[in-house]
Amino acid sequence: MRALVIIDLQNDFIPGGSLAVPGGDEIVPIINELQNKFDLVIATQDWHPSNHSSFAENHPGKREFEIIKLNGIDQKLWPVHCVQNLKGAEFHPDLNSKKIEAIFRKGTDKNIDSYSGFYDNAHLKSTGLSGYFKDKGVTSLYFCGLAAEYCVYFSIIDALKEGFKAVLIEDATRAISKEDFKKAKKETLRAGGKIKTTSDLD
Ligand code: VGL
Ligand code: ZN
Repeated sequence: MRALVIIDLQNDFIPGGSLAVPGGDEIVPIINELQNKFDLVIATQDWHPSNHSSFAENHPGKREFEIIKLNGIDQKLWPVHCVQNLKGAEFHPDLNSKKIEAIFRKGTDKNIDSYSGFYDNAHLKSTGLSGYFKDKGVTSLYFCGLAAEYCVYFSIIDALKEGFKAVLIEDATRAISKEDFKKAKKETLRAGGKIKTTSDLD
């Protein structure tokens, strides 16, 4: 059985939001259409407390997009985004959420960032997403959403590590950096993932 995973389709990642991904709005109608091809659809939501350690403003003297060491691992510092219960953390208003059976939230621990929908960046804490799919007999996961080279990419890598087949739906994602997305696609293929477009899917 297969499932569609919609990653972080939230206002702050859409043009006009605080961490806008270029063209992020263009994928909303594509993802709405895509959902009709799946019996199971779930979504993830980046869901940070306002004192989250991935926010540059919580590190006086540091700049946005600078990389620091946080508890021993590299952390890129982001503009404040997806703060719990604020507008920026809500799904894009045009996203059809009727078929979304479950929402997995991540990034809730102030001390560690969480790009993947499965684990935090240090792989210390699971969101339960892997067990959820295994319990339902899901074997193949199809990924779309934002941002292509961060949360979508790291979710795919974790999905493969957890033993799922993983497919990136390339026309249903957008990247912050085209260069970094190129690298992420190469890595995705190297790790055993596949890359398709919506028109390849039946
Ligand atoms: C994301 C940066 C910070 C994402 C989340 O959803 O790709 N990127 N937090
Ligand atoms: Zn975040």
